[in-house]
Amino acid sequence: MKLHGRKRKKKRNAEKLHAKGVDAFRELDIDKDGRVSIEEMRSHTEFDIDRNGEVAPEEAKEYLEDNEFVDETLFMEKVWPSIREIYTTAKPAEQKKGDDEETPTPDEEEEEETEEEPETPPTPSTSESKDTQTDEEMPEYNDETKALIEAADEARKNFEEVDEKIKDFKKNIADLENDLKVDYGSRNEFKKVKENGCIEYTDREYTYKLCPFDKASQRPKDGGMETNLGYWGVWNGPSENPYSAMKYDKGQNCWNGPDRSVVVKISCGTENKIVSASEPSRCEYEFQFQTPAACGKALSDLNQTDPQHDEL
Ligand code: MAN
Repeated sequence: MKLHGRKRKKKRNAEKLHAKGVDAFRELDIDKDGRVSIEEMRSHTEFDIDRNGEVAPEEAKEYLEDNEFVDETLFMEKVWPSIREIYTTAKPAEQKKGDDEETPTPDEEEEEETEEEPETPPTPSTSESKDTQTDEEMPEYNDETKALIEAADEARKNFEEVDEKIKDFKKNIADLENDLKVDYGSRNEFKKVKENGCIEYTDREYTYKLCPFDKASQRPKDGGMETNLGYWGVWNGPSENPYSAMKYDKGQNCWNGPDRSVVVKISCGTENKIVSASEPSRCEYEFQFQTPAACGKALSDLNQTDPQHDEL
């Protein structure tokens, strides 16, 4: 009888978990088009794998199992199983008991059972009949089992902590390796531009953001989704001055058009600043960017001015 009760409970828990998945899908499908897209996934910070404060499209895509978007069936099949333990609903927490409680693990969910269970049919009176009435209670494990469960929990916790640290180390190593591959200018002068972080520029319609050597994006000035305009690609200046322009490419695809891209034209200025942003051709953008990093070159050029023009 006890077994039957547990089976039923398992089934109900599975149903509850499924319903939570369906709720999560509906919540993530912000534009209600029946699909969850990369952009929609990005609104949930729990998908920020590298914990840098924002969910990169690649991170969202990883959770979408490499799809640009998933419908409900695919979501339930492939995505929900891997996010259900980290997913936090934006809705007032109906399932949560306290505000400070973490996302329940499936195990804890079993304990959350509150629903009334129909009475278990009476059994012939045996010494087990007491058990039958306490169908809903967790089984009483013996001390040895309890100790084993505790040890397993502890081991799992330790493993997760170490695993997290390994992931952080791997990420750092990958970042450093990538950094070594980047050409920061003939005197490494653009390294500082990267270190100074992202720069924004707002025009009448959009706020443009440039994260040097990483990516460029655009979002409507009055709020809304960010559009990826491209990832760091190559130096794009003429052969005599390659460091006078950068190209960011492979951004979000333009409907019936190319993948978005940006050419960043660089000139000398007292601070890192985008002074204009335009879209000369649909989904092909151009930023004018000023930076002290571009000044040294100009000065050294001046020093090497052709003697014939000295009088100028
Ligand atoms: C969005 C923006 C524009 C772009 C159009 C193309 O509105 O990214 O800059 O021209 O899409 O459809």
